[in-house]
Amino acid sequence: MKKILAFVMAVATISASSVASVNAVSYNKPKFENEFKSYIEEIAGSSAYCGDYNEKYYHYDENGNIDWCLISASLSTDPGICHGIFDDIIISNAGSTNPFSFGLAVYDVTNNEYYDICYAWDMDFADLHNSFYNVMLDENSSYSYGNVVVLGDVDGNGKLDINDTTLIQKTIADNNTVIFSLDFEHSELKYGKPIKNLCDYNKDGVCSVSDVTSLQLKLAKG
Ligand SMILES: [Ca+2]
Ligand SMILES: [Ca+2]
Repeated sequence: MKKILAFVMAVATISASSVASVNAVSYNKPKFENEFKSYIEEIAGSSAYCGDYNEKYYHYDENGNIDWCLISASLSTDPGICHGIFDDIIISNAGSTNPFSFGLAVYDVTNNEYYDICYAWDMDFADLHNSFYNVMLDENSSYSYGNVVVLGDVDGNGKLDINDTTLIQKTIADNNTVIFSLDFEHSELKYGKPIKNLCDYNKDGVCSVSDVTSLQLKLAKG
């Protein structure tokens, strides 16, 4: 009986160490941060310093290793304003951050490359759009390079729900869509399709019942 128990414990120990080693390889922030320091030195000189480097999201491949990582960092912020519309996420009144737009980038761990979020957005990073939405709306994930709002969130509670569709319907019926007007210049749009109104959920330039339908579909999908 003792022998059997010893064997079981040995197997359990091996399993535990295997899991630990996978995690150790997968999650290695100091390594990523060192790579980022090297990258910054390469593009901005050895005295350059990014004090607010942060890793906001890790994407894992099928083997449990991180293949890309959403990072935020700003070497400097120039005065000015820019805006971006990333699917349902609107970043507004952002300064002109360097080296990445909106202080955001994807670190391609597999190839050790950095991509500005505006470029990475149209690249083939699995689940980037969905995870970006969740990260930018996560109250525990701080973001200080601009204001973040959700397209369609006309009641301004930070999430999309049935109250938004009801309010859009009511506003359209009252012919009073101006109250959701977005107050930024489209010439300052850094990324995305120009929109003028928070209720223009399908981004066709006008507020109509089609936006209500689009938002209802989104809510139904969860
Ligand atoms: Ca809402
Ligand atoms: Ca519309």
